[in-house]
Amino acid sequence: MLSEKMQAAMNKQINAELHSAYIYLSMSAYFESQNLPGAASWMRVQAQEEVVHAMKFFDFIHERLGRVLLAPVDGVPTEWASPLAVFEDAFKHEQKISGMINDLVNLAVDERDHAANSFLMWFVDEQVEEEASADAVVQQLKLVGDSGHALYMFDHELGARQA
Ligand code: OFO
Repeated sequence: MLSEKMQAAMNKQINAELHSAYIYLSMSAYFESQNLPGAASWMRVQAQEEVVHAMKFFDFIHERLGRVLLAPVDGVPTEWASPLAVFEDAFKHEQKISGMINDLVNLAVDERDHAANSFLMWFVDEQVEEEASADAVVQQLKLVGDSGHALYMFDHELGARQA
């Protein structure tokens, strides 16, 4: 069974994952408005992944005989200065989420909750990938620079991302 403290922390993480989904969906909508369907699709896939992350916590809390308590999801930005600014924000956001996952691992270790610790290892690995994939797009967008043609081509590449 989960401790009260771990249950509260995991409920907070469900909220953070759903907030992440909301952020990425807003980024997707922004790219739609900029006529960049590939980037819009990339962000839509990302939003779907965040819902999967939230549901992993949702299921784990129930498996450990805990109680899921959903809280309101915070608002999100709707405008960015450029495609690069969007992906820079996504990278920063993933760094923040990695910090939250690390805090959960620390709590699991403090509480000697080995089941929670084992469950959280999937997220530790996932965050390495999440940060790397956002950073890869940031670096590629820096290479694209102000070239409309290069951005058009790169957007096509981003659209190839599968869930
Ligand atoms: Fe983007 O990894 Fe969950 O939040």
